[in-house]
Amino acid sequence: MTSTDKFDIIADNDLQEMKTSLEQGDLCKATEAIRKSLDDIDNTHLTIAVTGETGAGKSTFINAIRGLDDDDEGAAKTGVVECTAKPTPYTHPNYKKVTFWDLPGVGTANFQPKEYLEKVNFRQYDFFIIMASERFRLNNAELAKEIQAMGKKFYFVRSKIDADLYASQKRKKKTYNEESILKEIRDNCVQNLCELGIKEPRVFLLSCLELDKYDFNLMQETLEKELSSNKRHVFLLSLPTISMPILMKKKDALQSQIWKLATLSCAVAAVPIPGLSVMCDITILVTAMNEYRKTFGLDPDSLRTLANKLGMDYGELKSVIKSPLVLQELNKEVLKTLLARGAAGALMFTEYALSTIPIVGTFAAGAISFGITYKMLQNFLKEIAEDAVRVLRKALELAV
Ligand SMILES: Nc1nc2c(ncn2[C@@H]2O[C@H](COP(=O)(O)OP(=O)(O)O)[C@@H](O)[C@H]2O)c(=O)[nH]1
Ligand SMILES: [Mg+2]
Repeated sequence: MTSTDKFDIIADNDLQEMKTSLEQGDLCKATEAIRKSLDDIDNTHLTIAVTGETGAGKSTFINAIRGLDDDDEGAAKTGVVECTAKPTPYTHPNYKKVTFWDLPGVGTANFQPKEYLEKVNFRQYDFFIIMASERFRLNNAELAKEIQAMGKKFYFVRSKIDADLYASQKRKKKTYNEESILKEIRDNCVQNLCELGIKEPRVFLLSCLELDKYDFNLMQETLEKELSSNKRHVFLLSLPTISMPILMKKKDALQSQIWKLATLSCAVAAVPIPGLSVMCDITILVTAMNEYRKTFGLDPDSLRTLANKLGMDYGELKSVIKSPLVLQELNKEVLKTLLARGAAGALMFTEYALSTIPIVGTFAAGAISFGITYKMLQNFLKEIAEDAVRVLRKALELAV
């Protein structure tokens, strides 16, 4: 099967999920469960604490991971003389339920981890990131132990890797080898932390100036594995689209929800009020499509921020995007016109959908709505992901 074919059928696992949800009762019960699972994701908060010594790069990291430059609106203040006296929350520009907390620096002579953690209200965080730009000192290790004792997770980040590599490049022109320097730094951090009493420390090497490089993907994969499924979903969607693996994971995460939205739309259509079905159907589509744009950073605000970061004209960056739908304002009117125009394709798909999906009781009336919603979202996701790849390529090309 080619990748294009994949978009003309209902994926096997989607079909399976839907059948299972319908087998458990009638459509009404199934949609109740689906709506609850979507609401649960909507209500999921992800709260991440970033701690470490002053100057380690905490505030810079909080900006970078939210896709912001230090001088963008809503960015945390950074710089050698800036320090955070009390925990400060920074919400994600597109995902308001994702918050990074910039914690006061650790590292004064008589640092008391327990008091520090009580003061910063440690219970509210899903996990801690402990940053250091040089050696991890005793205070970092003591803090980690106390975090563990309090039943929370932590990860170490060794920041400013770009600066280490730059210095080596200057000083060891003949023998410079990036891989071996990275290994040396990583081994050294791990050994250092082990000596300070941390068992199997997890250390990630990062540069906030080039977040896509070094251990960022590894860190993202590790966090992803250790988060509960709803938090994982939210975390993934909120990441800046800075690498192909992240882009593809976002696409898969969105794809995995399409059958739910389609089933919801068919339940709405099953309500015997003429006209209503179309309106509600469209609301589901508009909401989902606008969310896709934000997830890939292709909404006007995110695009403007990116153009600014790349030193590119906004219009020029927009011209990289090929799908007119991605750039157009998406509202109910636009969607209605689109559905009317694209009905032929969607209807053909619907015939196929009708022959494939289980038709039980009231589901029959809504099956057309299911087919149209499924097809529209899948097509849009395919197009927007292709555009996101184009924009990412452009960004990577300009970054070198
Ligand atoms: N070269 C380099 N500089 C960084 C990096 N992260 C932060 N910085 C710089 O280090 C300084 C302190 O960063 P800041 O985020 O304010 O540290 P904080 O006190 O931990 O919040 C600033 O001048 C940043 O620009 C990095 O990954 N690479
Ligand atoms: Mg700071």
